[in-house]
Amino acid sequence: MSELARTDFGDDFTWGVAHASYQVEGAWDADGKGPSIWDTFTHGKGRIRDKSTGDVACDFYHRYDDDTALVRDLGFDAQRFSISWPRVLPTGTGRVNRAGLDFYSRVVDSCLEHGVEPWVTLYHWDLPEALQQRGGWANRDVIGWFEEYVGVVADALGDRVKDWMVFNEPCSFMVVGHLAGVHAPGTRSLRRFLAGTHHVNLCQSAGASVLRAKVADANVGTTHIISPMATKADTPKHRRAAAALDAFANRIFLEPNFGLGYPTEAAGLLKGVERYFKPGDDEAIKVDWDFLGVQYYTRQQARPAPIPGLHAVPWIRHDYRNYEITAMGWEVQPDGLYESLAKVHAYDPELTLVVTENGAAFPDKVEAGRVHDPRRTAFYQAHLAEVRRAIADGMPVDGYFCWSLMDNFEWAEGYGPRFGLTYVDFDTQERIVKDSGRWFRDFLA
Ligand code: GCO
Repeated sequence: MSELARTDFGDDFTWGVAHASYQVEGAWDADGKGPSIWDTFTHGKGRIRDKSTGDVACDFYHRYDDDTALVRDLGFDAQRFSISWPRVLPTGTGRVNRAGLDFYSRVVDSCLEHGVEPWVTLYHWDLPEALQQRGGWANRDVIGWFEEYVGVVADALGDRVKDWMVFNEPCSFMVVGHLAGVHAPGTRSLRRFLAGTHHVNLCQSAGASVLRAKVADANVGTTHIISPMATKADTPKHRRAAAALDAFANRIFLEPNFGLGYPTEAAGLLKGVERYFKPGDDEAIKVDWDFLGVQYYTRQQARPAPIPGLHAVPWIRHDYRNYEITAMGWEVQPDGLYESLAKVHAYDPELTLVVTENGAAFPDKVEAGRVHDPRRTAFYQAHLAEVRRAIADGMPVDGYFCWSLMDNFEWAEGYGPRFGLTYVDFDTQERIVKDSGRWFRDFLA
């Protein structure tokens, strides 16, 4: 691999870092915020590996200005963060919590003061608990609830925020949260999974329309985790398993919005989604994205399984092959990022792509005030080389966001796996820039 230079990626390329409300903010019940399904889930028993919660997390709620200064100090152009729906609408609809909305307004102002572009995700998994009580994503009324929420946020921030992502990784909260029950809301229900998936896909277009109606010059996208599927053996049975898994994990979340319908032919279980279709949905579900966010961590290995799809879950270990393994148990396979970009590119060669997440957890230690994480630096270099290759091959990739600015609450894994370019001491909230963060600072300078 020839040495990487920032200029290889072009002048208009956006370099950013990403994080999400529940994973960093803390202040779980401050200033009128309502509970989210993640508050309920972490406060319940036995769900999180280290029994932790996001009650305090990185305390971004109080430290956002210093953290945003750090984004600039590391040389990044953009900070991707998400809005907590119940901070803005404590019971999901109806009464707006001004204090919650003002918090996000301050974060946006802080970004602009530090010369950092705010990239906003509207939904990164923290549904208001009050809406879960009313059926959550499985209730078709969620489309109206979501439109109301998006409207409130767009009215408050749309004068300053231009870059929007409607969802973060529907596959993760649908497959892992609703089908496997490993994430909030912790249900194991094919019915909720299928109904919820269709409603989320409709909310993609409903949310995009609200943004376009309210925000002048909005750059509207969404994000998907893309998992290329490897097979254990090259037999028809294994190839069918890979095709079914691809349908479950990738295609059902991408294709309806492109106007291609659901890939029911690849996985019979998906046929159940048709029950939730209403006349007009075929048209209503289409979205003309300004960009699509591709998030990549590793390939999955498909095996013939009773419920195809369950092996799509990164939290379920696969059979290890001859690859380096991260602290999440995920294999390091940089060329899978190229493959993921190419997969989305094939749907629409004109569509702008942004890598909205990529990164890795490794066991980090503080030694004499420094964190030496050469494996993370090598991980980023190898993946960036794949982005460069995609651009050289003509794919319109316009940006790259590291997951994450700092170590944070890694969902069901708690605070064990550290994904940050910055180390967080969760007792003192001290931030220490890791060597990988220093590498980015030099690279971006
Ligand atoms: C996701 C989420 C992040 C995770 C990250 C590491 O991609 O799953 O957007 O919230 O923390 O991916 O697992």
